[in-house]
Amino acid sequence: MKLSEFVKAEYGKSISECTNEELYYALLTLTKKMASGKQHGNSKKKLYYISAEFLIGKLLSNNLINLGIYDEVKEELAQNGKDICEIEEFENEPSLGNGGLGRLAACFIDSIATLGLNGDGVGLNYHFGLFRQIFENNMQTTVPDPWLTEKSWLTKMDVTYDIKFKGMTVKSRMYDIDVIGYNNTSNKLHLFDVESVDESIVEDGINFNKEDIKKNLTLFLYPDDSDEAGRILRIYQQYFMVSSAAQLILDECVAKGCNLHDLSDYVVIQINDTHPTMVIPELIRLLVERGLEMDEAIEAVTKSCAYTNHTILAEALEKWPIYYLKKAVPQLMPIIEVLDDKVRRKYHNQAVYIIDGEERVHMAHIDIHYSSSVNGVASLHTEILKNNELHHFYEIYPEKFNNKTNGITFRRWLLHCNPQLTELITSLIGDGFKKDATQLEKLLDYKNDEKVLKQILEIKSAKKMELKKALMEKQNVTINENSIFDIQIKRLHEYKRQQLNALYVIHKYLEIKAGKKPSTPITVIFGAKAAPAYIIAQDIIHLILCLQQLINNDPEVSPYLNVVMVENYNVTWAEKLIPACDISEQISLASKEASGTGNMKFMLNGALTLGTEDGANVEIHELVGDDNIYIFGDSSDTVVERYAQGSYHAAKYYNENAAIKEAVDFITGEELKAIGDKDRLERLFNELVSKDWFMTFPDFDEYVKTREQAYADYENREEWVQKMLVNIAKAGYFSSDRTIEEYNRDIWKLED
Ligand code: CBF
Repeated sequence: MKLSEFVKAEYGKSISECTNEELYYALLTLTKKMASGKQHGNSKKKLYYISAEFLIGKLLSNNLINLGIYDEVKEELAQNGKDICEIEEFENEPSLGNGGLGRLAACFIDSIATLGLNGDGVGLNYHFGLFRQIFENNMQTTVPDPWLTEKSWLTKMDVTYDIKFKGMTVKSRMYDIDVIGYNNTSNKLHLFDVESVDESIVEDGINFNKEDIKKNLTLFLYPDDSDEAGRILRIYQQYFMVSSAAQLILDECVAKGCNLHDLSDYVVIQINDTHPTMVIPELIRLLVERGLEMDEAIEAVTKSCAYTNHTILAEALEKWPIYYLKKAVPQLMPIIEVLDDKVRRKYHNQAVYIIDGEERVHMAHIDIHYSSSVNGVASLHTEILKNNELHHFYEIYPEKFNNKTNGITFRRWLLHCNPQLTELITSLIGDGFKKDATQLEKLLDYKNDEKVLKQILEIKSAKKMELKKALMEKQNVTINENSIFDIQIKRLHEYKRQQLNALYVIHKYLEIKAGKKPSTPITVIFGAKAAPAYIIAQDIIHLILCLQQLINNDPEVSPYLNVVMVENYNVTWAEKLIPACDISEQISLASKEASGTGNMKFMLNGALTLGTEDGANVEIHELVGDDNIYIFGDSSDTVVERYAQGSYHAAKYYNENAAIKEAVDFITGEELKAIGDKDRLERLFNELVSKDWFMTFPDFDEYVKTREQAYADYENREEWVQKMLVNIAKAGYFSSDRTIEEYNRDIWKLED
């Protein structure tokens, strides 16, 4: 049905008579109708991708693209004087994720549907996603980010389950979002919610009574877990999610004829990090309740589950005190004890026990012992898991360990966010790359084609202008479209080392002040949210915002250097920033970034990576070769060794390296103190000089040198654009369609 017919039937008006809001809701309803006609057939085996996060971003354009009607709708709107981008503004972004892990889950469900696989996502329907970030006095403040509207992508289902917590039972209800495959069938994202949630209990920013579980259970993504009540609330949330998922899974497979003993013929469950780990004991519990012997239940569940590890950071590998579990979900403890006991009898090595000497349950250990697959998310990461972090487990189960390098959906990260580049590529190599991204390599034939290279540069300039416009409209900030756009967008974490980038900015500022001006002006753009309880991360944001104020208001420096921190960085911002970028900052401390996926999105849009040999940067480097990437810094082996020996002393570098000392001293110097908060700046200074836990200083000199090299190379635009082209051409490997094909080939084994 055409949009004009639809709005006539719906509102009794023509397109041009409708408001943009009416058109948004008309398109939403139309899209949902079309998706319902494309449901996946009910093949025997089904994947359940369980994740506490699905950072899906706005859905309208992507759904229209995947349905194959985007151009037609855009055209029809334009003919009636309407702009699809303005209509999209009415969609709230569902920020149901924190960063890479949640965005990956969103890319994966897109690819699962695109490949026509029978697989649904299962998660939670948070009423407020990740907080909305507001800058005040050069500091981050946080407020709730509501996204639910009466009419939305969610469909309320008749599926409800009783979820039993200690002393109370709550009812979960399923809400579905259609996951439309690109020119294929559609699957579902099931988000569970509880009807008693009360949004009015939120007060004073994002605070609420953490103990009133019935009212707060699905209120926020990642409630502040800096106190015990917050941590226990996370257990309630996790159990609520997995118990709903487990009941759904069993109901669906029984309906298909499963006798529960043969569960793994019907079901594969991908456990996305440790947040859904409790699905293992919960499924075992339910199977025993339904008549299976404990050992049979354990075997059936182990065969059906697979676990993905996304990080080696100890803080993210959840270890829940038994006392918390007993308080919220006591029914799981006897099962967990049986699981632990089996491990203890078989392996006499404390490192692999589930329950440790401090009465804590190691969730990842449950996953590894009681799943059939354990995967890392980039080759280096998987090697580190095998050789270091999870070595004891690797020795026991070498056959379980495998690598699945992450990927991104090109529908969102090329077709949607960069239609101009998509059109150019299509005109050169046809549209086969939209289904088989490796065909992008055909672009290499154009490496010496001046016309094509010129067009690539023109597209980059156009995207820079679009970003300039957006920054002006949303933040009232002016940037120079002729400058180099050097961008770092990701969660704020010390291991990602935004502080290293900020130290470079100080270094550059001081150089310009001393008369050394860059040939081409530089705009350094940051986007990052810091967890409310992560104080140093907030201090780093404060430093960046102070630098922004200082530098952009200094007439001597601002013609050459600008700093912009995007407020409330989210998927919608990423879609504007990535296509406009020249240099993609991927500067984590080697070994710490499991993969990164922003790095892939940037290269696909023709940005060059400035990065360490970490995560998927290693694979990008291998693909594009030394000439088309800027790599610096210590290797992961050196870093791992340094941690092991405890041989790193930040103060030594600070005292012995004049450039480091100059940049670090600036943090507490007069200029910044006049603008910023003395305590925050001093705390950050002390943290760096006395600790620098993520080893910023050893990489500083090489970082500066390599960044200067990148800027120098940028001056030769003929060669630079060739590097851009190589990056775009080689990005095909990072399509999430490839990643999902590998998951299916090696782990899930679903029919097409
Ligand atoms: O695998 C997806 C991403 O997950 C993280 O964001 C995570 O939360 N553990 C990692 O930090 C990323 O490296 C990784 O790409």
